[in-house]
Amino acid sequence: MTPSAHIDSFARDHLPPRAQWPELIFELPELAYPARQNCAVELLDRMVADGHGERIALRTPEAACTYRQLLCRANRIARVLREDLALVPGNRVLLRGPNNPMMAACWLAVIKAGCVAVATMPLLRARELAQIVGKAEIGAALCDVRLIDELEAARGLSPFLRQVLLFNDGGAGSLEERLEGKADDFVNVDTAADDAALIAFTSGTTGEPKGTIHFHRDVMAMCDCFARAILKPDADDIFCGTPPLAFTFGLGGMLCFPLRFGASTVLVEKLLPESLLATIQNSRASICFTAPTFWRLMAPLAKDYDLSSLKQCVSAGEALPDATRQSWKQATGIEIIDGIGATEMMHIFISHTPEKVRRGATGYAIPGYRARVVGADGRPLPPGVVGRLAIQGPTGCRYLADPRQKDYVVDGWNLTGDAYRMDEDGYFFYQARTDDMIISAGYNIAGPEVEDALLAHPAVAECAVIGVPDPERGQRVKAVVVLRPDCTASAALIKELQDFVKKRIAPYKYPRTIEFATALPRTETGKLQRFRLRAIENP
Ligand code: 3UK
Repeated sequence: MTPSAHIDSFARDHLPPRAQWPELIFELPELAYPARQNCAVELLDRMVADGHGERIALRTPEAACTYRQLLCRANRIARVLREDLALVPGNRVLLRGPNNPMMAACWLAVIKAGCVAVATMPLLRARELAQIVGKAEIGAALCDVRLIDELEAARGLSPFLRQVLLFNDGGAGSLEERLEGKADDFVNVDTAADDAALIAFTSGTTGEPKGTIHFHRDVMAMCDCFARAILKPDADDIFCGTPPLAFTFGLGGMLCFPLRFGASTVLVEKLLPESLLATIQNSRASICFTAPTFWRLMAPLAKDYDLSSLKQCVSAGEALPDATRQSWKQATGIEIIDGIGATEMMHIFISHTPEKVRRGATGYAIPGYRARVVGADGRPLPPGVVGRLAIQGPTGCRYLADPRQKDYVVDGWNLTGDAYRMDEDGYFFYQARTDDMIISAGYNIAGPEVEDALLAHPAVAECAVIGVPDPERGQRVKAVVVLRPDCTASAALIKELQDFVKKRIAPYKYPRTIEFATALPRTETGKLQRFRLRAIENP
């Protein structure tokens, strides 16, 4: 590895042993990064130096901030970190806030100062925050004043966190007050391209949170792979969407991609389907990132908004049902770009351009990445056979001191935990999370395929399909269905839905049990928590 700029060597010291890393590939010319690189400097100082200073970088519904203004603010914050908090390169800094300009400026400042950003999801509770603080040995935090309560409580549970500064707060001692007295220049820390820039904690569904270490060059690689090859943005693009900056899906889509291409991003703190549509309309956004449920809920509302500025729509986080793809296309004429990404991989690695869409497929391995489907023995399976998805690319999984590294990386390949099938042309078809595959009477059934079939029925707003214990079949297919507001549950509707599924997919896959619910359990990143539905079944 390149000599580190970190004085506090915690991140490097806690990388997995080299033999447990995935194989990394840097075949694309745009990935030939120099040995020394600071990604925040590339995204901000360089853009100003290249003449983007007077262009808008960040927007909110009320205000706008140029690249130069953002640079000055990040420089001042970096000075506070170094001069007031006495932080040294390599120290971890916890960031906590909704998507807003201060949160973005803080992220850039932490990295310019050579520190390691640990952004946390706004909805995390004290216990979860304390686990992260303890695991990453975080001594300082920058926190939006409105989210301080849980962090304050976490402080009581963890001895590491010594300094907390509040932002978006005019009060005495706040970050804003400290910025007043600071010069707006800063000597950036000349980090190694393979120094840690961030530790992203997974939105994992079970067990202790896992921290994934990403380098400065990994941040550049997500911009230069998915964004450059699939979105091909230019400086006039306006990005918007829902994923939090603490989720690498949002870190890319809502901050790093726009900055990498001199474009701008609209940061909005809390979005619902209606307000996301209004944001696209009012800020004339051209690229929108969100999860499949949002696309599905927005489709019937789209006609009431002027979406003429919108060019590209990105869906990730969970599988995009074909019914959702089609209803958004009918409403707007736009082909959604699906992409599978993972916190471990930093961002998206299988996706497609709108022209190369293939119905039912997530896409193909994007430039820079390799993908294959492997069997239990790790050997590649032929096209058409369902197995485990394995990925290699310029980014990959490096858990912070975690024995689960050897589950995710096997023989140099990243195993994402997803069951996939590949066709002859190299398109990848999502089946289910490996742990969510249903085995019923000897058949392998992928819940999402059954969900897809149900979602095509006009009465179904949302649904989840799980396997539940069954004395005869081992597992039985069960669907939990949320109906559209104008529909009522009945035994006749259950029968109708079952017959509907039997006509669309192989009849043995139909849900033998259907229950109705008013909502489905989801994570903050929009993922359905099937394990919580299964837990109701086996209390
Ligand atoms: C699932 C998908 C089918 C899949 C993420 C884009 O979701 C992200 O990261 P997470 O660590 O979860 C990873 C897992 O989520 N998944 C994500 N996208 C899709 N399944 N189709 C998709 N399009 O199980 C994957 O293993 O929370 C997504 C960019 C950055 C990310 N971190």
